[in-house]
Amino acid sequence: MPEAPSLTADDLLAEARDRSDALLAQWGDLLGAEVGGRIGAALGYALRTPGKRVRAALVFAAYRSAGGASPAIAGVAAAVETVHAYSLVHDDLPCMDDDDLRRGRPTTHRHFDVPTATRVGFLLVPVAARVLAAAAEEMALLPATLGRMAETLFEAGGIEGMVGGQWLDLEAERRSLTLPQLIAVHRGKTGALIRASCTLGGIAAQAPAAVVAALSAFGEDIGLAFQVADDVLDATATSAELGKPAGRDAELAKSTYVGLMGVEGARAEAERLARSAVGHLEAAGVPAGALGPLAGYIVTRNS
Ligand code: GRG
Repeated sequence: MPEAPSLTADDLLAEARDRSDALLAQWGDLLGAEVGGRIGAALGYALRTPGKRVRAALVFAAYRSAGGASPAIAGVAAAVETVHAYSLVHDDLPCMDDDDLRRGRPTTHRHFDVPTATRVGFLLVPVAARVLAAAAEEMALLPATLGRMAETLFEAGGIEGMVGGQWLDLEAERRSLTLPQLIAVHRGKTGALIRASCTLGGIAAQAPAAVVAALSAFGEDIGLAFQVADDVLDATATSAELGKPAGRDAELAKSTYVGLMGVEGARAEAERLARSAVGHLEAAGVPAGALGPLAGYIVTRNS
């Protein structure tokens, strides 16, 4: 019998993008009607922020590697992308990265205004909780499972994760960090939500603790690899490829892997981390499925 063709990273990203974007647009419409006015419109705009949907794809892939089969996993992926969307709205604000464009589209504060974008960012956090709860209900998950999923997602988004990492990152502007300090920034700012995407897939599939732990370990390494690759892209890609100005790290005098290791050293480190990520799955006997190709994509992507 011929072997079933394996899913490529592009296939999975396209699936994750189609399914999570459709849900995010639905939530945008619902909130637009519920909240109304300028804030309602801005919520819809922020939820429709274009993106690669890597985190959504990781949720899908981890869920399937853990044996899950419900199409409602798309709601869990959309909840993660909602937290990501909030972080981008705030990250683009003048008091942080001060970006006018995101994926070629005006950032939320440029399309609306700074106070609106600031409020919308905060409002997206409880929206993410609603999106997650709706997905858990559709999947008929027990309240305790939803509780673990909420803890995973919001801990990753909080002071021990994304907010804490961003905070360290802001404090580090125009200072030289050591490698361990830089790892702490990257693991928090970017890695925590990526790791949570993988963990959530395992929890949603109600997988045994060892499988969830292996998926988390995969997510930990690939989350750091993602930001190392981001450092390389900021130094090497064009603004057109990135959909935002390239070279911002140098402009802000940020410590990066490229600064510490050079472009080739950083590329090699990202690839080492991707191999290590897949190694955690192999060691635990968890089928890598689409997680393998996604790990490769994360360290070789050009945007
Ligand atoms: C108040 C200190 C404080 C923090 C608020 C703003 C914020 C919380 C956190 C920022 C976190 C952040 C934006 C980290 C960068 C993560 C990153 C590499 C984003 C780009 O991800 P991609 O490439 O984006 O997946 P797309 O556009 O494809 O979705």
